Amino acid sequence: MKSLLICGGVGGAKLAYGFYNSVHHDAFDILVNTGDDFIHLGLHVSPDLDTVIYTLSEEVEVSQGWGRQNESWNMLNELKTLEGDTWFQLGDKDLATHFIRTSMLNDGKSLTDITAHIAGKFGIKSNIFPMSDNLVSTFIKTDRDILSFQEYFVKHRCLPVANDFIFKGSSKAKLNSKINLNDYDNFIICPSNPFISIGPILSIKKINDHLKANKDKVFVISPIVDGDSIKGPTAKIFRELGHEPSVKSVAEFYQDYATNIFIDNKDSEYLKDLNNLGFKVFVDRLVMKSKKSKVDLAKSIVEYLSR
Ligand code: FO1
Repeated sequence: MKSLLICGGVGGAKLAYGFYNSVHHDAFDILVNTGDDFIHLGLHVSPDLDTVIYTLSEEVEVSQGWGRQNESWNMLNELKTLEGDTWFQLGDKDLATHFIRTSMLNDGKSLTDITAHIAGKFGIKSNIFPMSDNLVSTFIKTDRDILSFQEYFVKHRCLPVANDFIFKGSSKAKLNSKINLNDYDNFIICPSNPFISIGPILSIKKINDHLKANKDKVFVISPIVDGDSIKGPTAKIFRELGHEPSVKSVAEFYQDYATNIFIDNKDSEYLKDLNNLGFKVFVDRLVMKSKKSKVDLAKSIVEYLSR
């Protein structure tokens, strides 16, 4: 049995870590959002790919969920002195990743090959695939302005009210050519933000069509627990778009793509609503704070998949 994890940043990386530490590394591949990639200070930064790589290799700064642990900030401090742009924090160790990615891209290598190179150097055995080798850039239409993803997420700390999302380049983007969707027995939509982390992946036609045509093989892990986001602005965005932040809204979002959903124990009151929406529901503990909780969740997902 082989699974494809469809993954954003921090939440998705935690579940991928659970899988990596409970099943064989060949039993799953990870398809990662690159809609929040951007060029910063001349460097190509791929935050979600790096978050997955750092998390799986236990190099991530656990308290924030992104970046390297035991990081130093010499470059950023010097940049501040020179009055450079310091709103996006690039640590010294993390910088090396962006340098190698940028220089390999300039040498004509694909993001897929570069990601495999970097993941290999971090000792990771599972496949980590960027969703596409073509550039897809997420923009958020807000009450103030149209903001690029990192402007919205980091510079404005998700404060502007979100109205809509644009995935620039997605109509022409090809799904990663290393992915053969027919190879997978099931698809796990990780507990990442549906709008800005999973949305960019679903904006690529080939995977969008495949999930819709294979809904019974698609398992959503809710990013909302007890009316709130596990992390980040998911609940806030649901509210801004006029929906209650609940597992029911998550199910409605994915209704065309999936017939299976994992919800937290705290949300079992929604069981009937979800059944009425056509979902088979699995109730478990979805909050992944410790290594054990990540592994436990992955194990129980695998157990359900093998039934
Ligand atoms: N997130 C922040 O909230 N502030 C930052 O300064 C920041 C820097 C950063 C640098 C490298 C990297 O890989 C991720 C970084 N992130 C930062 C996280 C990133 O913005 C988000 O995790 C994702 O883009 C959303 O999944």
